[in-house]
Amino acid sequence: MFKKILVANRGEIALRVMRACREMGIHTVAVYSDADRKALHVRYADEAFHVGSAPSIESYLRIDRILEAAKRSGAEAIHPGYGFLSENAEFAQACEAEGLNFIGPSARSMELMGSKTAARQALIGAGLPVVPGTDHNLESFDEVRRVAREIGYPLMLKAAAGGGGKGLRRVRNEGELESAFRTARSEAQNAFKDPSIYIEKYLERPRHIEVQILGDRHGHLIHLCERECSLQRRHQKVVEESPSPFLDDSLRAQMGETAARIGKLAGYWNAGTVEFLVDQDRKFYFLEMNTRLQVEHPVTEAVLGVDLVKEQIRIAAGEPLRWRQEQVRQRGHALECRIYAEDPENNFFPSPGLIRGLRTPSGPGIRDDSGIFEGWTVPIEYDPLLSKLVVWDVNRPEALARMRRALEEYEVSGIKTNIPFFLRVLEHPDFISGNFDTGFIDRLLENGFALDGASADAERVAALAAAIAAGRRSLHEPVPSAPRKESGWKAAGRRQLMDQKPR
Ligand code: MV4
Repeated sequence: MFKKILVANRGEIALRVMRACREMGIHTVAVYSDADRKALHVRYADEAFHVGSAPSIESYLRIDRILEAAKRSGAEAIHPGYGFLSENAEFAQACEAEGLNFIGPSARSMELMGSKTAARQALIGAGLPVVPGTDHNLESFDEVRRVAREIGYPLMLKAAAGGGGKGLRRVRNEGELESAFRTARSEAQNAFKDPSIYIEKYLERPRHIEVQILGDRHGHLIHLCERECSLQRRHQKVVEESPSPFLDDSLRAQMGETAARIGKLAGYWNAGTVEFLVDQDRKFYFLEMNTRLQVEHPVTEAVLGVDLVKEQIRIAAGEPLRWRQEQVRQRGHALECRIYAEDPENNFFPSPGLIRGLRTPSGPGIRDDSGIFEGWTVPIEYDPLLSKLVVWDVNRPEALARMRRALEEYEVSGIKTNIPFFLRVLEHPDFISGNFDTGFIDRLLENGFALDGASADAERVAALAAAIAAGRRSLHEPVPSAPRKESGWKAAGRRQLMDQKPR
């Protein structure tokens, strides 16, 4: 086993990886930028190397400086976390060239899955389900128009080098096609230095469900069931859960088997994720594969009782998988809320800055993966993720109640967070019943769900007025509950004071 690992990342994920290392008796090396001199991951590590100024292009993305830090520290392996260099095949290759173990898949698997058209070709060749569309890049507009007629409208133009929400264009009819094609090409060129575009049939209101896979370096690969990730805002995941309320055992088994076949096809080792879109007819299609540990991995850890980071490290060190497929079974229900420094009353505008007060939830079934502390200034240069709040309970309704309780216990002052937004989403009947798709959050917000303080007050007044106007019949019925503004802590404290008053 490795004696020392360098973690080429920051924030909560750097801590997450270092915690696994510490439990395994592995020394840890941090890297940090100017903005992170006082960061928790730097304090937590056994040693730390400064790698540049605040912009990530000058620090966390500097392959040369990170390799230099690794060599100077004597680390044997590098964990890339997610984001930054985690899906950079050149970095994986550079590590191996320097005799450093890259805790991730082979550069070859990364390259195959990095090209969306190469991945689609490989899957189509193996008879695996992809969204109907082209398997090659489209060069001329004449070809695009011909192929579009074959596939039919509406359709999606996607960047071959893309992924996530970048380089996407929905086209409703042939009239929109030419300008959409030109814009998509130039966007792809700017974002990925590769203008290649391909076409997919547009799926209406799909779900986004992904399957965790885990493979070792000896050709063994299993799937670790699904995560439901349909709750997204502008292609950013907001809430994830497992099991998916949409899947039954049969569909779950089919998607799991398909994901494992895709992993094997890619000669994959390490933890990885196969993303699917599932349409309203319950048909599922490969979307893309993420060749890294994902932000939402704790959801899988909670329902499976596995430590994915430790498994990644063991796999990288050449150990065989410790699990067989038959041993994999979800137990209970897990949910994750991504807590961001952003202002839900102001279009989720980033709200970095000084954290003046912090009190995190605890108690049964709660996990808070964070990289923040009281007195820390959330830098403006990076993703403003503060924490991932993960709860587990025996079933979905109880897990939802536990998440509400945890969010109410969460107190952050000095900066704005999206916690109040989660409390409202968790009250929504369609979320509670599991009736949602990838467009759910964006549709809610278009319809004025994220009200600012003033209109939220107005809405409560209107609700009260309506209850009163509804007449005598409802006087003794509960008035529609207003969203709770203050935390449960404060309300409880106040009640106590009042109880102590002499009567
Ligand atoms: C689609 C789609 C419908 N049909 N492809 C958006 C992110 C990127 N990874 C793929 N995305 C989509 N691709 C076809 N053929 C709808 C989306 C999509 C989406 C997918 C997953 C999660 C959230 C989404 C929100 C809007 C659109």
